[in-house]
Formats: sequence, C-alpha cells, structure tokens
Amino acid sequence: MATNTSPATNVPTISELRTKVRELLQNRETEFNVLVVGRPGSCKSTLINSMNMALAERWRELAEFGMGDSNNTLRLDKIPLFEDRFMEEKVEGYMAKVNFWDCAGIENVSDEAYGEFIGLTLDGKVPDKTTVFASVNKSDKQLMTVRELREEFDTVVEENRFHRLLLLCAADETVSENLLTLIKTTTSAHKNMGRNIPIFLAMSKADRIKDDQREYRKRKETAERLLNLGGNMQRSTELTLYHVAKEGEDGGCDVDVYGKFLQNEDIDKDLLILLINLLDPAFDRGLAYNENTDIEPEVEPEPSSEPTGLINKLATFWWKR
Ligand SMILES: Nc1nc2c(ncn2[C@@H]2O[C@H](COP(=O)(O)OP(=O)(O)OP(=O)(O)O)[C@@H](O)[C@H]2O)c(=O)[nH]1
Ligand SMILES: [Mg+2]
Repeated sequence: MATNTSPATNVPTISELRTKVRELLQNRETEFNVLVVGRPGSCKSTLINSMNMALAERWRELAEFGMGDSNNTLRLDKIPLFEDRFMEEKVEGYMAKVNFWDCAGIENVSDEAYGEFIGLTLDGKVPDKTTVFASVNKSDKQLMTVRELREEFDTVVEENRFHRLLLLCAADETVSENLLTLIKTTTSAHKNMGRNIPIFLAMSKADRIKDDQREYRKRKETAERLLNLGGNMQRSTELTLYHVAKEGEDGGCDVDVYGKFLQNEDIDKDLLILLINLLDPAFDRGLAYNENTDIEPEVEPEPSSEPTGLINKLATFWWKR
C-alpha cells in the first residue's frame, strides 16, 4: 500500500482549523485574556477585528482601528470575540470567553512607568476602558512613579488576569528595541506575582515586505532575540491582515458595496493558526503562582514537543489527536 508522504497533505483545511479552535475553547473553563501591545500603527486593533472575522466569518469593527492614520486607540479596551456586542449575538459553537484586549500604542520607550502599567494590566489590576496615557503621565513632563501606579491600581479583578501577551511589530519598521526589552522584563515571573506570562510575536503588514527580505529577516531576528523566542516557530509569526491599500500601495483586501471586507482564506488561516498556538495548554504552565519571585526572568514555559515549523508543528499536533 502506498504511504502518503507529501507534506502538503498535512496542511489542515480552514474548516479543520475552525473545528480545532472550537475544541480548544471547549476545554477552557475560565476567561482567556490576551493582551495585544505594540507601537502605534502596528495593527493591534486590525488584528482583533481580523481575528473575529476569521472565526465569525463576518467583518465587524469591534476594535476602533485606523483607516487613515487617525483613530488611534487611546484606552485599554476589553474586546470579547465571537460575540457581536452591537447585536448581542454570539457566534454559535464558540465560547464567548476569549477576550483580546486592545491597548493604546506605546512608543519605543524604556520608562519603567510603562513597564509597570503593563505589568499591573497583566495582573488584572487595570480596569477595562482605562485611558492609558492619562494613567501613566502625571503631567506633560512627568511620568507617574512605580509606587504611585501601584497605589492607583491596587485591586486584582480575577477575570481580568492575563494568559498571553501578543506583541505586534510592523514588518517594515525598525524594531522598537527599548519597548521590546521593557515588555520582556515586564512579563517575567519576578515581575508578575510569580507568574510567567508567555509572549507571542507577530510581524504585521507582511505584505509590505517584498524587495527587502534580508532587512526584514534581520528585524525579525532582532525582535525574537530581545523576546528570547529564537527559533520558536509556534510563538513567532508574520501576518497580513484585513486592510485597505493606502495611496501608492499595492494590494489591499476586497470589500463589498458597503465597504465591508470580504473573507480572505489566506488571512483567516494564518489567524486561526495563531489562535490555536495561543490556546495551546502547554503555555499555561508559566501561569501558576510561584512563591519564589526571585526566579530567573529567562525561565519560560516551552511547548510540549519540539516545534518543526508552524504548519508542520500544527499538523503534527493536529493529526496526533
Ligand atoms: N499594508 C498593510 N496595512 C495594514 C495591515 N493591517 C493593518 N494595516 C493598516 O495599518 C494601519 C494601522 O492599523 P491599526 O490597527 O489602527 O493600528 P493600531 O496598532 O491599533 O494603532 P494605534 O491604535 O494607534 O496604536 C491602518 O491604516 C490599517 O489599515 C496589513 O496587513 N497590511
Ligand atoms: Mg488601535
């Protein structure tokens, strides 16, 4: 009997990916919170709307996103996916307990006030709809101290604790080294009540990388090194999301007569794979409380098996069950 060795046959179809997401969600009992951070314009809000599209198969502007360069997100905004909050409708088969939190874009800063704010957010102490800059800045010239921030945000709301952090970097921009270093330190166990919150990296606007692949590779490697993700294909990816081409830009996604995006299977597949990786229970290990908060910041939860590439890893994971 012929054995099928073609790697292509191992690539799951979109409906298999959706089924896998459903399965992973059914196994989760509590809210699953993902904090989406990155510089202004790194596609945080677009990612949240696109993720909803990949599952709900309908375009909804759940997160306020910039069609021009306006519409910057200013707040920390909790966005439940698979739920249309305007029509109070849930997408059947999905548990409406996955929240992607849209955060205001943070410039390439190294100020500890920003690190502390993100840390307090990850601990579930910063309420939904908090205005980020007004909270971190005391005045035009002065940032809040760590102590002042801790006093301001001193109460944990259990369902607002975070399980993953997703960092976005625009593929066509210089890596924000200060910001990435700050985030890496902030998510480490010694900063978060002993919890070690797994970081995922996505290089956004991948469609813009055509002629300068080499430069792009270097940028991605820099980001992975700063976040200690080198070679971990399950936690580092690149994405093109639902967007309208800017003037002078090629491509862009198809829209209907009302200007709403039409489904794009390539975009949806990449997002579903990212979500499956985010939901992988192997990454929950770091979230247990660790009394020893002197734990080395470098100690990180790793996936259960050796990743061999995103699709392959997923396919292996997929067919094994
Ligand atoms: N070329 C390209 N542009 C994109 C893509 N995804 C989003 N954009 C555009 O990038 C711009 C910024 O997107 P947003 O999602 O608002 O970025 P953000 O990170 O939420 O920005 P802030 O809220 O200001 O921090 C918008 O004009 C999007 O249309 C993509 O995949 N490719
Ligand atoms: Mg935004």
